[in-house]
Amino acid sequence: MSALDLAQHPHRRFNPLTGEWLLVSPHRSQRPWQGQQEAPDRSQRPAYDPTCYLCAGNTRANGAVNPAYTGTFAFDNDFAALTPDAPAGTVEMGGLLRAEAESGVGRVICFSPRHDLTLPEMSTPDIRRVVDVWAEEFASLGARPDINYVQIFENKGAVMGCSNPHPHGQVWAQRTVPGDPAKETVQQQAYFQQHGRSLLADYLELELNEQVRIVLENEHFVVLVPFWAAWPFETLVLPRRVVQDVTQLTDAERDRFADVIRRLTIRYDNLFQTSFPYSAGLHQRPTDGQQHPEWHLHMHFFPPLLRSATVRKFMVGYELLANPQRDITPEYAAQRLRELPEVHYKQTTA
Ligand code: H2U
Ligand code: ZN
Repeated sequence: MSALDLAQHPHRRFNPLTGEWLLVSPHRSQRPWQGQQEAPDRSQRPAYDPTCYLCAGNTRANGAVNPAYTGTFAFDNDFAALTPDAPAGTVEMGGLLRAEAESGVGRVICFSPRHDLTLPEMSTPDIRRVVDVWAEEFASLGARPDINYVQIFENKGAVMGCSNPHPHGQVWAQRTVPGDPAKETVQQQAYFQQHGRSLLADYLELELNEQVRIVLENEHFVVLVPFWAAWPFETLVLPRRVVQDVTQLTDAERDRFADVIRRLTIRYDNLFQTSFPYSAGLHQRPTDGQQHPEWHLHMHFFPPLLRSATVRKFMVGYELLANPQRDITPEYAAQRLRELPEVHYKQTTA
């Protein structure tokens, strides 16, 4: 038997951020693929859609009217999953079944008044305004005594269940720290206690030395395909400086954050010449009043596409029953993303 080669042999990888494992089967990606070659998606939307509930000046489903906003616009979600005034209390049955009241706030953030744009089609200064809104939302929601965690995210594309192509994201802020951020807190705390350093700062240093999973970088941010990525083209966006939340980013860091978001999402669109769907979001310290020196702000991108604009990965079968699995390696995915141009394909002639 030869030595374990991560590019060829089946193996499992540890995710130090969640403490979970991933199965990697690189030998399977050598399977022949005769998928369809799809034409680039050059469809256009109007800059303003009178039927869109997020466009400026339009009336929303519940009758509220959007202001004539020119930059970003945040409002309370009219159909929020969480409400601040939910009755308190717990329900227990037989020492086995347990339910707890949960309260919180839902917000919607319009990234731009332009109905026809997405993040990769927006300018860096305009994306910077989105970063500023994230900071404002985190600061105001996180300061509330009834909010202990603020989840900021974007769900993009119909395949991700996004209901409206108008560029927007959401904020769900709540009383408890939910699943993944709670796992990441435990893992980062354990690492910090043992080493006195940020887990992700050490990880970033390792990746910068290796140079195999880095996709792009600038003065203040690095984008990489994490060693433990489960989705084919999953990426992690990391600030070089350890900060616990987005409000701590300096002016220059916020600009560079916008820069990497723009460059990454352009590469994503160029990969399959389509408006690339994903769920993406910030992971930040809980706002529970504790110090969280272990926390290192980061942004995850979880895109479902695998081989083309229509051939996606499903988390099914073994993955639903056991743990996530991938065929193409994170190293290969990073190389594919690195090779792509940073000019949006819609801005080049066919
Ligand atoms: P998506 O990001 O999944 O497309 O959701 C958009 C959100 O916008 C969704 O949570 C809210 C929905 O509740 N919404 C309003 O707040 N007002 C409306 O008039 C329609 C949709
Ligand atoms: Zn719109």
